[in-house]
Amino acid sequence: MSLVPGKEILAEANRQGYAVGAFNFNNLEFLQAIVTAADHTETPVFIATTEGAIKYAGLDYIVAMAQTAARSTKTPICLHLDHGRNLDVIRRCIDAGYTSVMIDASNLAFEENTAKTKTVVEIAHKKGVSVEAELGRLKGIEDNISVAERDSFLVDPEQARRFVKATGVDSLAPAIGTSHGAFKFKGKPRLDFDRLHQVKALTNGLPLVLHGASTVPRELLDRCQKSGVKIPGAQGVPEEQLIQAIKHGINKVNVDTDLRLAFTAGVRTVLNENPGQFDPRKYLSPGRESVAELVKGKILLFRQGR
Ligand code: PH4
Ligand code: ZN
Repeated sequence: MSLVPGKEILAEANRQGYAVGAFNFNNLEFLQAIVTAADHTETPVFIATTEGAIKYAGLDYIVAMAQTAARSTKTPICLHLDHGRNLDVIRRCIDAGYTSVMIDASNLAFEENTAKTKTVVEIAHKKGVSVEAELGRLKGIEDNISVAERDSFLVDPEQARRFVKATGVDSLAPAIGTSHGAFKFKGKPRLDFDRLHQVKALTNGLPLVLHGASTVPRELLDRCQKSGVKIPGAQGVPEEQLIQAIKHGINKVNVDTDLRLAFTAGVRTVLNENPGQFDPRKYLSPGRESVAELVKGKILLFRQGR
């Protein structure tokens, strides 16, 4: 199959009340693992690259690999630019064959975010490319935080309504208390589901996206620790809270950190057990298998629906 627009995958997920996974890749092994998992579970998936991934792997390599991967399966695959900030990079991705782009202007004032997002929508929609945008900042909700502090970085549902109407975006990532990486919460994990519920209602049921959704599962941390990875205090979003978020209208769940952990555990374990091994195929394969297993589990979890 050819790469499909993100909008098509999200419309179906939204209609049926489930979420699809968006998994980041920077190299061939992660891409193969993600597409294998999508193919085995026969579930559509977003394969996501950030500007950092493009810098690392090269835009032409990414697009060629993604198109080859999509052709290898009947399952719909969307090639997505994650956290696009630079208009020039966004334009290059659209011209090169991406089928979805995120414009992340969430660091700008509301009016500037709206204007920049609108520009991207105009450019992308002309080529049939879907657009995701973000409101609020990705930051964990600390214990004992005041309402004013919480309001200062989480999405404002009324602004979300105005933003969606003014920009014509195809999906929105509202900040509800998650953050990127392996250290998401200092205290108890907490997401603002009321706010999420209001955003879904005020945006007429627009597909919503949850960033920073790695769960940093205990068994994965144990495997990492056993292989020598040192990340004390790592904590992700609990699975039950992800399910809650999907019930409240999330249709795309972004995961990167868990894949990194799974890959690293796979590679380190085989290298530790075989100090004489220096054939990359021998130590990258366990990393790739480890990511494929993890992604399969995520896809099935997100698919459960509300
Ligand atoms: N992302 C992934 C961002 C990766 O610059 P970079 O390539 O390191 O950025 O958008 C997520 O939302 C992933 O969330 P997670 O950290 O909880 O997996
Ligand atoms: Zn993100």
